Amino acid sequence: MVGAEDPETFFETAPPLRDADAVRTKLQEFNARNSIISAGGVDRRPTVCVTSGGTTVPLEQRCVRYIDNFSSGHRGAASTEYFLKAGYAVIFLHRRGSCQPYCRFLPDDSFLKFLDVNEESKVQVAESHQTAVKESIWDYCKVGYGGGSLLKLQFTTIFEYLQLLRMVATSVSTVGQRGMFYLAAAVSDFYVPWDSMAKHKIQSAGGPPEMRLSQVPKMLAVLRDQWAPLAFCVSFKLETNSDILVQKADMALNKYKMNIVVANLLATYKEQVIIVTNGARNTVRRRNSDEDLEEQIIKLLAQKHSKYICGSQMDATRV
Ligand code: 9Z3
Repeated sequence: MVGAEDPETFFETAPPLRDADAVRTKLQEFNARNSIISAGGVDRRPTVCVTSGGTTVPLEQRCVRYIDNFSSGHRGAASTEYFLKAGYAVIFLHRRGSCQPYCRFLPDDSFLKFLDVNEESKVQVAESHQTAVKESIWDYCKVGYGGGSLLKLQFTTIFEYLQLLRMVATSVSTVGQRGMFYLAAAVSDFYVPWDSMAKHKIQSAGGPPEMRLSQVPKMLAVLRDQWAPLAFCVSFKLETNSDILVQKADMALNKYKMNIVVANLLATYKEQVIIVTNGARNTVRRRNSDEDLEEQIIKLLAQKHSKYICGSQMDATRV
């Protein structure tokens, strides 16, 4: 593995986003839609950028093989629903094909299980799933789809993810200026730089390939220091060894000046997380199998975010 690259080199050498202009337009429209002009100036609804799913690291430019990161996107999708319910506008930056808000309960194998054909040969939702589907559609229309308060952006590779994150942070003032980043995506630590990557499919005839992975620049530091210094930043720390979890979360909190780090273990991440802030550690546990752990997490974060915004406004009036 070679040492950490600097962020500028990463972006200069990354393949440019194909649909950058279209994304920029969507972000501008979202920003305008969710900034309400009041008599006293611009009065913004709280906004959060939720990142979700794992980034890939391609091994070939015309990619056949890639390294992946563990994440179904369930946490990000569930959290998006609870943020919308709490009155937030949400940019849902997610891995293509990963779990989606309001569709978390669709069966993995076949959504046909949700459907029946009635006597008039019309397709309808099966009786057994009526309530779940009705509630999801209702919530989706009311707070998400219909209200214009949910913007979905997709990534697959680490190159796409970091370019999109930078665009959101630097061009959406409702997020960058005291909005929230909720960074639940599982982001690659190592990658193959584009210019040293094989162009075509690596051939097995040449024997086992040898490749050097480079370290992905520490973008949490760049997000905090350059892209969005005023944002309320929540990052996630995933470990497999419980002995080092809180210590690693503390390190991330201090090194990258995060407001909160949500620490979780691979073995128990669906059941409990530790919310690590400066000076406090709060374990949040799922109370029963009907409850989403994310409901409690978002409630807590929304409270802390709201205090953060109030504190910043007080500071501004004191100046
Ligand atoms: C997480 O720790 C998420 O909670 C999970 C959610 C990925 C475990 P699912 O999507 O899983 O519901 O299946 N996300 C952050 C993982 C990560 O890569 N964190 C980096 C680290 O731990 C910091 S960016 O070093």
